[in-house]
Amino acid sequence: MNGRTTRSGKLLRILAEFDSVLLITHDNPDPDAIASGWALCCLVRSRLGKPCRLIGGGGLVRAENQHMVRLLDPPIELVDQIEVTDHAAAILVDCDWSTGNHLLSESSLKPIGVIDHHTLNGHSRPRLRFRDVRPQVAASASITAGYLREQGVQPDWKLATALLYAVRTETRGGETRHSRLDRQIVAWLSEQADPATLAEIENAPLAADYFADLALALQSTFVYDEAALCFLPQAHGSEIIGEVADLLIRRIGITKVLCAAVVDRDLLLSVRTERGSENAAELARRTLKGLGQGGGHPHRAGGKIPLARHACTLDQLWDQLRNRWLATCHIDRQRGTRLVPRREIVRHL
Ligand SMILES: [Mn+2]
Repeated sequence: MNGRTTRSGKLLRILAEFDSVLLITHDNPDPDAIASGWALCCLVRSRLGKPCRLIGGGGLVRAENQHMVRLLDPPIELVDQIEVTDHAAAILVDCDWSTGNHLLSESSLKPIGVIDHHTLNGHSRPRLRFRDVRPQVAASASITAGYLREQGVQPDWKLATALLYAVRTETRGGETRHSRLDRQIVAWLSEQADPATLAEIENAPLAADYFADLALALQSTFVYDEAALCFLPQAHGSEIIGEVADLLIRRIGITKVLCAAVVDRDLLLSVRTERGSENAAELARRTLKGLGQGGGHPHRAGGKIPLARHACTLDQLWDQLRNRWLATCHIDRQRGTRLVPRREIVRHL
């Protein structure tokens, strides 16, 4: 099982040539990025005995992610930039080089490998010594847990719980499909993982600000036929964008959602599509063409518009985004209806 024919065997053979390993996740690492990097650290340390660091830019944005880190203590380090170390192998985890949402985009260091499960619509795929990108797999965690299984390395309960939580977070909204590998890995990890800790993470304590963001988001959502559009005039944290999008796609009759908010100097957005509906990553890319970058999965995608690059006002940018979103969704209607008109809620009481 651990011979040269497996992907994990090939990865270990390449990494053996280096003094140390540097794993880089996408910015604002999510559970999948954290758990996948942790599994790779565990693999490198146990099979090669080499030093390994797991780093990412930005912060931990969701309450659940912060709670996960508090309870499981993964070896993730949040840094502003990479210090280039001699003869270290850099591997991107849960993101690809050309997507630009990671520390290497601002660094002279080149990765030798990529381990990911995102689709790369419209982005180039540079040739690297190691490339394991499987968009059909629900989570990078399934790919990296698969390496541990191939190599006969047993994760401890904390790592197994983190990996299992990662698969759960990647299978939300319309993105509920599990590949054969995902199913096998979920069964394998369940023997080691702690269900009580998993439940505790999923019920993480939420700050009062979160509810303010949520209430404002629901009141700021408009429906145009099958498409919903939510522009949050303000947000305490960026997590609300994806969470509201995950919630809105569950509304009966809505098949496409775009949710956006200004956070710091960027306009961040999330796109969701219902299962069997259009490709979310493609809708994000078409809506953002020339304005910013977007990508992700068939039913869950995201994007970013750096505001500094645009001379227009926020209102103008928002108008442009709305027009593009409606055109991309082939919707002629120009006026939306509120998701929750206050008058109607009160009337039904
Ligand atoms: Mn992922």
